[in-house]
Parts: sequence; structure tokens; C-alpha cells
Amino acid sequence: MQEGQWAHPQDFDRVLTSMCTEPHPAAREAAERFLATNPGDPGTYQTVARLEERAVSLLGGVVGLTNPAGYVTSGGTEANIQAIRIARNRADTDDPNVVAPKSAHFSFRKAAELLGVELRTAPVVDHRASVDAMAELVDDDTVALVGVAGSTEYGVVDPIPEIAALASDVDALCHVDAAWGGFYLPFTDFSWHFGHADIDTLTIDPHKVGQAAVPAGGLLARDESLFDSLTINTPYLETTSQITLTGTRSGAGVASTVAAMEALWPTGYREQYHVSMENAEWLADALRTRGHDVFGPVLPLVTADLSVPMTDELRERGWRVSKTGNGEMRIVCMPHVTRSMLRSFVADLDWY
Ligand code: 0PR
Repeated sequence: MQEGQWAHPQDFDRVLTSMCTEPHPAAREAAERFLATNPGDPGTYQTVARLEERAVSLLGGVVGLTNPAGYVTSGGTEANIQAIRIARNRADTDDPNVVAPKSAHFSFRKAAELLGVELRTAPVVDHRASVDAMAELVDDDTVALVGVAGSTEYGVVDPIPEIAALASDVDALCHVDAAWGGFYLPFTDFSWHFGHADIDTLTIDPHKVGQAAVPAGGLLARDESLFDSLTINTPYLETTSQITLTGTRSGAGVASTVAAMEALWPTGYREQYHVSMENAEWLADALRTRGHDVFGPVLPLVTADLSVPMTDELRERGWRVSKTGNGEMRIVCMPHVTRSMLRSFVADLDWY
């Protein structure tokens, strides 16, 4: 591991697909310091347990909660699974279903399969959830409605207040997936969090736009009692119960979340939002000028109808690019994506 191909991880300088990014230097340093700590055993690892409380409090400030409940998960997948688990465990039905837009992340399919919940997906309009279409799918066995704030493929924001109102009409919980969008959205006019709508749980991932180390996801709830139905007894630990999905957890993720957020919230994240959004707008213009059909940016993410051979050629040249389910090229303007990177990307497109 000292030398050769394993000595260094990949550079980010041609990565246009990832929703992870270079951690903030303070996050990197904190992650290393807390590598051998386990927030899954807070009785023994008390320092990291206190840091997790700090992380939840900082995350609460981002998502409009004055008295936040939650924990640092292994990522958006765990947070989404746990949110659906809460909804399923609280509801009084043998045949639970969850209603989500088709654009919801595939982690909800994992949740449905694991939890024995039917996932009903509603058509979208312009890539956004249609509340009318969701309303057609709800019934007495609906335990949760999902809205996405910053969708994986197109970066759009669903009408969260309307989805929350529909959830409350059918006595279901409302979960918002802001795993990717959560650190960009505070600087927009969108209604997406606990302060804007009557939502119950929310996913926001520090290891994405939050610039913490991997793994660090976040699950927040409007009230601590929502976690009651997840309690599992842990008789031989100093703390005698757990509400998390995994047992041993990453102290590095927790510590780096606090370090990144203390360094960046709110000024650094605000600047990053503006830089990333301007980059995405610049790229969208450059692609439109070249005759491509472009969607976005709503948040810093652009899709365009680039041909498959073109995508293959770009990959040959080292660009990490991916495609949507509809075959469009998708470019995620994460903090590591700079204007000069995009200029050289467009220059390679012009060569083609
Ligand atoms: N919710 C949304 C809206 C997401 O975009 C993602 C992941 C998740 C939940 C799940 O989060 P975790 O992957 O943390 O469990 N979206 C990206 C995707 O699936 C994740 C990703 C990140 C993929 C970095 C590649 C990569 O290099 O495309």
C-alpha cells in the first residue's frame, strides 16, 4: 500500500458524476482523529457521542428545527430506510404502502423490500412530483409519503408543502429526501424543510454537499418520540437501547460533520452554492449554444442530450460522466467541480 497504484485514491479533477466530494480540510483532520471511535456505543465513546449531539444540533439549524432529534447515519440510504421503518412501525396496518414520486432514489426500493412495504411510485411532471398523481395512489394503508428536495437525476425540488398536506389528510408521515440538496437549498427560495412544511422526517447528507468525510449521512425528525418505534434493547452495553440501523458506526463521519459544518455553516456553504450554481449555469449555456437540449440547472446539476458515442469518447478521455435513466448525460456540480474543469470538459466536447 505504500507505493504504486494503491498509494493514492483517485483525483477529483475529472469527476462530474459523483455526489461525494473532496472533504473540507478540517473535516479530513477530524475524521483521522476520530477513526477509532464508535458513536454506536455512546456509553463508552462519550466524546464522539457528545459530538454527535452537536452534529444533530447543527443539522437542525440547517433544516429549520429548533429542537432537533436525529443521528448521523451511514448515508442517505440508511436515513431513508429508517424513515420508512419509523412510518411502518407506527402505523396500524398489516399491508403498509409508501407513496413516492418515480424520481425518488433507489434506496426507497431497498427500504420497501427490506421492510415488507409496498412502494407505489407516481408519475412526475417536468421531473417533479405530481401531487395529483400521488393523491391517486394513497389509501388507508399508506404509512408515508416521500418528497425529494434535490433529485438525484435532475436536481429538482418537489412541492413539499403540498405533499405534506396530502400526508396529513391520509394520516401518514411525510418524509423529505434532501440527501444531496440539503446543503444547497438553504440559499434558495424553495420550501423544503421543517420550517416550511408539516413534515416528520428528513434526510440530509454531510458526506455529499456538506463536505464531510464518507460515511456521514443524516436523519432528522421533528420530535424525539418518532424514534421510539425503532428502539432495540442492547442489554450488555452501557446504554441499553439503540435506534440506529447499524451497530458500530463511524466516529470519523460524526467528527468530520461537526468540523465541516463549524467551518462552513452558513457562509462557506452559501458561497459554495453560488459558485456551483454559476458553474452549472455556465455549463448549461455552453451546451445550449452548441445545440444541445439541456435541462436545468434548478440546483447545481445539468442534464443534456449528448449522444452515447460522445459519452463514451469523454470517458475514454478520463471524464467520469454518467447518464440518466432516459439516456441524457448528467453533470453534478459538486464543490470540487471548478470553472476551469468545465472549460476543459467543453473543450473536449468541441474536439469531438
Ligand atoms: N437520496 C438521494 C436524493 C440521493 O441522491 C442519494 C444518493 C441517496 C438518497 C442515497 O445516499 P447514499 O448513497 O449516501 O446512501 N445519490 C447518489 C447516486 O445514487 C450517490 C452517489 C454518490 C453515487 C457518489 C455515486 C457517487 O460517486 O447516484
